[in-house]
Amino acid sequence: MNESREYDGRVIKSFGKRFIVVTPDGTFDCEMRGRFRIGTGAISGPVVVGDHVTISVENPPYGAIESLLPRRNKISRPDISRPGKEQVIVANCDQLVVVSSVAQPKFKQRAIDRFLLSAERNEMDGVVVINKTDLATTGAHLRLAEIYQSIGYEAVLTSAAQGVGMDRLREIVRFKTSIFVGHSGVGKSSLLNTLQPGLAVATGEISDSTGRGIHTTTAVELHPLDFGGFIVDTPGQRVISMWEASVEELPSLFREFGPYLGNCKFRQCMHIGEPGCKITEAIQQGKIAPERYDSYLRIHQSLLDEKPEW
Ligand SMILES: Nc1nc2c(ncn2[C@@H]2O[C@H](COP(=O)(O)OP(=O)(O)O)[C@@H](O)[C@H]2O)c(=O)[nH]1
Ligand SMILES: [Mg+2]
Ligand SMILES: [Zn+2]
Repeated sequence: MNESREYDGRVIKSFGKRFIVVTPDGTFDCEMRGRFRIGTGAISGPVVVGDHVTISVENPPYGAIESLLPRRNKISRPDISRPGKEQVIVANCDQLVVVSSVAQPKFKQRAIDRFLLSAERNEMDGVVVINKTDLATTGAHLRLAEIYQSIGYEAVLTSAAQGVGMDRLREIVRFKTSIFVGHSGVGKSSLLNTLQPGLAVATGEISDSTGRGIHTTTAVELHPLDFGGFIVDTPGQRVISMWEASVEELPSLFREFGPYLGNCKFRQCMHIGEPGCKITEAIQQGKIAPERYDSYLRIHQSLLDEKPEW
């Protein structure tokens, strides 16, 4: 009889009923034990990419998923084939790395803020990367970085072209599971390839000239980093862009509004200029950046118009 060994691992890829699991002792091709498919209720597919699992291995490289560890968070979308149910796309993502550029294309702060709302909503940390600092002619990007740092987001200035800020970025993604997002042309592929040669190709990033990527399916994959950590494949960008925040929850997604919420004169204050608004007061006192409030107002309006502008 073969001896069975147990490993802790992470699901990095799935094909139907098969799961590729990486462990400190190698990569295994695993099936689920039958009991996991029983009584799974509202979720379709109890094990998803990103899950931490324990596996047993009798005949390497084949194994079986024995248990599923609790998920810290998940990114899901409505399940097309089962109305009203959610489909979990990927679990346990630590951070959303929002890439923008100083010029070509010039940064659009509202785009950064929208991506950060997705991070907040999916319980991920937001990281702001401002790339192409070699093209800077003013100090506007420095002010931008300061704004995000003051709110509590990690913000890093990079030049993929000149190798500036790459050590810092490497530290930020190391041992974490990160999703890179940002508009086409800002330098995502360049940054990924600088972090690890070939990474942009592996994630399908290279053909992202349309901003849509080559993927026709929404299969998500985790790409291991040689120095520790994972990069989530780019379909995540479209998945997470489908956030549907309500006007009511919008204020709570702006981190720096937190301390002031609930104290406005009107209980139903939307913070759009009502008298006695504590958010307005905080802006006047220099405690909330007017640039962020401007984003708030515009996003608030676009939600009312039901025209999220991506
Ligand atoms: N000047 C400058 N150009 C850059 C930098 N990073 C990327 N680029 C260039 O910007 C263009 C778009 O980069 P790419 O990585 O394909 O962007 P992506 O669409 O976000 O993946 C390419 O021509 C890159 O060579 C940078 O730090 N400085
Ligand atoms: Mg690209
Ligand atoms: Zn208010």
